[in-house]
Amino acid sequence: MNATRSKALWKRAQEKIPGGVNSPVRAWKAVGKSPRFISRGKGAYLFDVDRKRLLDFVASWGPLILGHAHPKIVASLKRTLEKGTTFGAPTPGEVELAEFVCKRVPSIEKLRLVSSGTEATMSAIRLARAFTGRSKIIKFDGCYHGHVDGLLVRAGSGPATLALPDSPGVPASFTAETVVAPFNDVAAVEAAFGQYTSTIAAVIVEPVCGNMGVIPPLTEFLPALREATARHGALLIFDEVISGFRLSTGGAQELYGISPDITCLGKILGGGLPLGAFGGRREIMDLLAPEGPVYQAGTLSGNPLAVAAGLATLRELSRSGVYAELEGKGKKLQEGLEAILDQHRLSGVVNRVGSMLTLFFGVDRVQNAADARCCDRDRFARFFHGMLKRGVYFPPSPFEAAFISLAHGRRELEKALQAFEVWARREGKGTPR
Ligand code: HOZ
Repeated sequence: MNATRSKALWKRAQEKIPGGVNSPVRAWKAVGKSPRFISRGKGAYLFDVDRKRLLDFVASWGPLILGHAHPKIVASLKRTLEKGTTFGAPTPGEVELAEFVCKRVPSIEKLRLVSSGTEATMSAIRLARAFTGRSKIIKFDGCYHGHVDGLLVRAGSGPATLALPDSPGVPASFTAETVVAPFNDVAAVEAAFGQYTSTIAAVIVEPVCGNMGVIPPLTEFLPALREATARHGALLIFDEVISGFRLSTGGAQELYGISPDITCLGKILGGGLPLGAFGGRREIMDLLAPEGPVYQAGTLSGNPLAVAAGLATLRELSRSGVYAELEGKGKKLQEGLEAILDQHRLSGVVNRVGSMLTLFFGVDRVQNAADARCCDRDRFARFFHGMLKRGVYFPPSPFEAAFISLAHGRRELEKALQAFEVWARREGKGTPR
């Protein structure tokens, strides 16, 4: 496929932007070659600067559950834009969005809007430490909670993709407060509580992991976290930046019936614009300034455009049958991928929850980061380029989730499966893909 304009832009980008990108996983380091530059998106498709149409399963890494340039989002943004872009003062939309989220996610009695998922997790941790008067945090190997200093420890997503799970520039004293356990390992969590007993402020977890590829929680995992945190006087923080509004209106916590103390949101919440939030029980949230002493602020927090896009998205997601539709699409894609793997005797496993999935090659079970790291990365890179060659754009890393949107219809899913079948047939025979 001709990518002349993308290649020229890539050359220029690397001169002036570190690594050529404004967020590392976009650089395609895990799959090689140079990234496509995108000029526009519509529905389930992206159009690159070389006018190639790509069936998109990245969905801007999760936010675009309605697809690109959804008419209701565009209309809402146009109406809002006419009135101004930011005021640095409260707006009616913020109240409406806060009420909307609290109604949909009952564990959230109050919430604060921020501009990114990173800000949400960073602030949630500060709040948990203030509330408990303790300092340590338990996080899980392979979970990624944004680039917060103390959480860049055995992190998934970009750090896993680039094999940089910890980052220079983060003093050891900052990460000394972080205790890491394997995802889905209840005994390890109990051991951590046993070792650090009354110094643990919170356990932070992606209830469905999306940042080391998709890894669902084992049946006992989330209930055990809820029980152990309550027993030890620590808070349970759900990072639902990916899973919030993706798996159900009430997120993973609704799906699995677990009520965390604090929830972090982002991605879908902003309908494709920069917006995050953290919220939880009233007594915890009321510690925040100006009500309480825990400081947190932001010039563009609750930005009117982001709030308008978020509200329009959440209203669309309130239509009945939306999540059943997404589940049906996810199931169809998963079963199709699995059947083709089987047909061509390619080893691998498809992990999926609802409309988020990951295809791990060369392994037959992925329940934690150690399992994920065993996947066949070379085959993944060939898969990525094989699909791209046929006009299908999957995440350029084995440690990210692919997302299906409401704009993906039967035709799109069949197109993806056809592309996969052609690639798998050749890969199975060891011929050029
Ligand atoms: N945190 C995102 C992946 N889970 C990456 C965002 C981006 O590179 O755009």
